[in-house]
Amino acid sequence: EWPIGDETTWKTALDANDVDPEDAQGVANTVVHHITTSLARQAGNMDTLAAYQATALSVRDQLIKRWNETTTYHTSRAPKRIYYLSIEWLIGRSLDNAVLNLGMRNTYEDATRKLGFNFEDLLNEERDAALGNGGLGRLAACYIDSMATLCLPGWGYGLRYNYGIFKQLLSSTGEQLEAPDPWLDRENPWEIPRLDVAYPIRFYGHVESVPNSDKAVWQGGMECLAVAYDTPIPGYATKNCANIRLWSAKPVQGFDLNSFNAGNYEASVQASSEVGNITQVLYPNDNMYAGKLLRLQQQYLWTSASLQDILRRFLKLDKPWSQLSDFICIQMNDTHPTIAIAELMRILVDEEDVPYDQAWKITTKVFAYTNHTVLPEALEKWELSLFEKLLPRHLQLIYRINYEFMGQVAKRWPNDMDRMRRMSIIEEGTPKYVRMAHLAIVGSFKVNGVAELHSQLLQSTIFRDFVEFKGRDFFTNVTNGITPRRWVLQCNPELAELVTHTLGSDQWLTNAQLLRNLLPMAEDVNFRKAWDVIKKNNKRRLADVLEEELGILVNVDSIFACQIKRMHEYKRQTLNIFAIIHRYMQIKKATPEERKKMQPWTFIFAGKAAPGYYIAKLVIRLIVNVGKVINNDLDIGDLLNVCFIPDYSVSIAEVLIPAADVSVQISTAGTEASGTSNMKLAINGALLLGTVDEIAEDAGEDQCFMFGHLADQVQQVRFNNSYNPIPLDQRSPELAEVFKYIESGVFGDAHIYESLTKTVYEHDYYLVSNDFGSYLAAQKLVDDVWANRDEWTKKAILTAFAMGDFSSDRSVQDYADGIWGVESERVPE
Ligand code: GL9
Repeated sequence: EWPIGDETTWKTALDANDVDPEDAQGVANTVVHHITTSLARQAGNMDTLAAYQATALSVRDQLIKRWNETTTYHTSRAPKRIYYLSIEWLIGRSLDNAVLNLGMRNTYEDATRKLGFNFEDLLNEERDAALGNGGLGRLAACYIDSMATLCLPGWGYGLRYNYGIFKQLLSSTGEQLEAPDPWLDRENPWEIPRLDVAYPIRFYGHVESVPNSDKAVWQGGMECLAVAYDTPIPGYATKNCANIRLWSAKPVQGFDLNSFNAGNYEASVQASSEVGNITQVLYPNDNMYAGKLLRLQQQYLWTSASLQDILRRFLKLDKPWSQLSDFICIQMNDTHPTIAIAELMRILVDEEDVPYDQAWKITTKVFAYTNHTVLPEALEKWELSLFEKLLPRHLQLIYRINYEFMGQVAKRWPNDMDRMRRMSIIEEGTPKYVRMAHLAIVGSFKVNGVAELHSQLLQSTIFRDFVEFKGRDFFTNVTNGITPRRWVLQCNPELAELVTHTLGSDQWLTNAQLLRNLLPMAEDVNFRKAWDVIKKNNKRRLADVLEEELGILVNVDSIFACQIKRMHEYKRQTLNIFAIIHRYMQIKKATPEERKKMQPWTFIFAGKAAPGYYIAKLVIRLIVNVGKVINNDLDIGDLLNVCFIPDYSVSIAEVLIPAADVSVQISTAGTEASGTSNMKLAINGALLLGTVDEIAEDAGEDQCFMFGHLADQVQQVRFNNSYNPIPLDQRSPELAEVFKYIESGVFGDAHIYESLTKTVYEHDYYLVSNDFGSYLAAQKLVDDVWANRDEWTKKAILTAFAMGDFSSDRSVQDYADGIWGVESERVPE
């Protein structure tokens, strides 16, 4: 029965907004509608930015329609839902991805052409949504694309930072400079403000216990609001549309004024500016926690608002709390949202009158935790005094959680004080800390790592005690993946077309395992020719960018070797740049005859360093200055080029990845939890040059160039480097020579790089010197295969089409089956 008004009027109006996905005129109508209404512009007063905006608004209308249908359908079906909590969402651009997923790419291209615009130009007007640092944030973006495509009932939750990851500039001396990224200065057509969806959030204040109960009353302090902004995410070849709900902090005036500096106008204005700060800026750290109060405020605002939103939806079902885990699952992307465990306990115990023990039973069936790193400096721990000041009630609950947990440990292992000290959620010492990973494990029903090797290492190193306590089944692996929609179809349309044409269908876009059927094409001459043409086109496109943006002319027949990722010592951009210097020295020494036998290389770097990470920034400086010398040395011809592309982003990755011949993945064995650029590069046909990695197993070791110490050897070598050090010229004579060259001042004053070379001369924690010779040898093998281009192309094809397992559809399906217990709910056509 129609709920309000005249049904015919409503339905006619709703139908009037429908657009035939093939009808270019119909689409043009909607674009022009937005030009003249939303933008208040006219045909005679247009530019590409306005055309982009109107086109984006027209696409947004399509998304909202699907979003509404999905919400209505899922509400009527009331399935179990999955909520993916991620403090970072590295989305990049949305227009191209949206029209591709909607199956309307051609129609929009036609429509905008008819209106006098080139669709490619419009795409380039869009700013990246860069609400993430790197792999972890991009993973969330790939996963929400897969959740939508698999029609899973699920939403993502995050924060709407006013400033995304900083813009990276390079000074004239090659130093990284950081500028703000005010991405919301231009209107963001991809978000829908929901000013009516807002939840109160409290900070600081005091706690009064309620006698004879588990309950307490938390009051006073500072209150603010978390306001929702929705970003609809369309699935591929489905009407289903997922959602990322991002929270923005807003001061609240009026209610609870008494509890905070009543009557003190100045102080209350200051409080509102403290609130405004909370969602100002994304923390720019990679694999490193900063321990700042503001970051904990971000984490609490985001998780509390998300939980309130999730529980409101659950309460509408009118089910008892005991059934909470039948209807919701919350996946925690790293420990950043772990405070949600204590927050759910607070809501159940203090606000919903659920007894403590029952609340704990409910809570521990809801959460699952994904770990993304074994690096100890990345594990979050909050100084207890800071935590207590901001979230006093949560600390009380954590004490109780820990008390009961320690009781269980003591029961299993009586008098094992050392074990209790190791496992406690509270780290003793001065100062004391709250260990978020321990809380995450204790409060979850499942914990996973992100690659086979990583998950094993987790269990044998940092979480070993917990494996003994919880049992093996509690820990599992879900290997990361990437969406083939953005990372093949969108960024490499020619390859996508070749695949679709050869397979006779585009089913591979939702079933990437079908790519395996193309493995035999490695033996097909014509297929290889087509493949080579596409790779060359992609390399030309990149070469044009390098010339335009950096003024560097590169040889498109050279080996394009890409190392594109955050700058970090463990990722060893050092190893790569030192090897480049070594190669340069070899070329300089070589006779013309010898030079003729050498293979030409173009090394491409891109990546940001955390603003406070001195050594990582120094590596950038070295790369840029080495590039200046080598790229300007006419004597070496086009045997070698080195490019550092500033301000790496998702949209730059989309140009780089299809053009790569070699994927440089050379982190110290066992330190990179998974990596995901490796998957994007491989599926676009780049050969892996790297340390141990499970991708090698899938691509086949024959296709890869592997080198260096293995993960289980690293500890011993590290120990020797520190405690039985051998001089560098014995550890690696080649590297010692490279260092002498740097010290001779070829790349600028020798003193500049002293603190960098010192890390290798001394402890060499990341085994740069120990793996150097082996890395050079692996590059030599690359040279040999490149000399036989047919063999190269075969390997590239065999690599790309073995990557089906690394689709994020497979990862998300693994989560859905193995952890979440949610099922596909496809909106009927
Ligand atoms: C990371 C790991 O370092 C990567 O190896 C992994 O692929 C991704 C996704 O699981 O997670 N953990 C982490 O803190 N970052 C990762 O990339 N850092 C950033 O996202 C900046």
